[in-house]
Amino acid sequence: MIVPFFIGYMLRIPVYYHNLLIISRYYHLISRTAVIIMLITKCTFSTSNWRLNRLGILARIFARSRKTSLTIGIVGAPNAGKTTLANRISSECGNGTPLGVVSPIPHETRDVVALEHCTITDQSGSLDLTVVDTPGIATTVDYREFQSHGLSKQQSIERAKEATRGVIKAIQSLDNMDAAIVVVDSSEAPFDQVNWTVLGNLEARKIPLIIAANKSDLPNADPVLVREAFQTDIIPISAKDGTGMNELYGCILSIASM
Ligand SMILES: Nc1nc2c(ncn2[C@@H]2O[C@H](COP(=O)(O)OP(=O)(O)OP(=O)(O)O)[C@@H](O)[C@H]2O)c(=O)[nH]1
Ligand SMILES: [Mg+2]
Repeated sequence: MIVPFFIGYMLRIPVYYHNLLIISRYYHLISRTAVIIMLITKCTFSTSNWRLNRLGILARIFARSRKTSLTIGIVGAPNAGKTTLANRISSECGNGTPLGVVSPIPHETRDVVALEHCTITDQSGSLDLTVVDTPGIATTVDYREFQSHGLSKQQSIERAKEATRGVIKAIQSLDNMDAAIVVVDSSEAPFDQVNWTVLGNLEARKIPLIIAANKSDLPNADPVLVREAFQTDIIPISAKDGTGMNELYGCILSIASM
């Protein structure tokens, strides 16, 4: 871009026209880059007021570049409360259509289900969210587990097959996500191989993630242990009663600003 600009200037010929086209095409990029460089290098401005305002102006430039839409996947182990959370987001920010059935039997969700046009709003504007509920990710699926929930042997074997396919679908769906909420059941020990598998997969794909320590309403919930296990910020929530949802929405908006 610089080279034709320079040649145009040296020759003073119709390359000017070409340069004008470049400038109009890249106007936003050029002006924004110029302002950012000017602010960072202090340029010719040096009054203290200007210096004080610099950070605010930079913040506004970046705030304006927040994404207007985002696809966020809800991922985690079976029974962590992913569908409960997806349904809550739909009822609070979308058209209220449930994304799926909530059940104490693991692997209830065996397909990836998306709901478009959920809206989260703050003072900077609104974010158009596509929420994706995914099947629970497991390292093993044992049909006998379903028998203990009252399913017949044949039903259990069938469900185990579908659940295994669901795990693969859940991992494949990560490729289509801009960000993810990893739902962890904070009433159970977080040192679970599945959680590490999920986090490892997201980190390998460089997908920004939020860890939601769910079921904080339960007396044995221990979100602090979840924080210690993952050595990172987590958001305690209860998808069931809505605790912590505003913090979760704030985090999603922050990711959209990155
Ligand atoms: N107390 C409490 N129970 C919850 C909460 N969220 C979910 N549950 C319960 O946990 C169980 C599993 O919830 P689901 O939303 O179906 O979990 P899931 O992660 O979608 O499970 P799979 O689809 O099997 O992967 C259900 O009995 C829910 O009622 C919560 O915040 N608090
Ligand atoms: Mg589910």
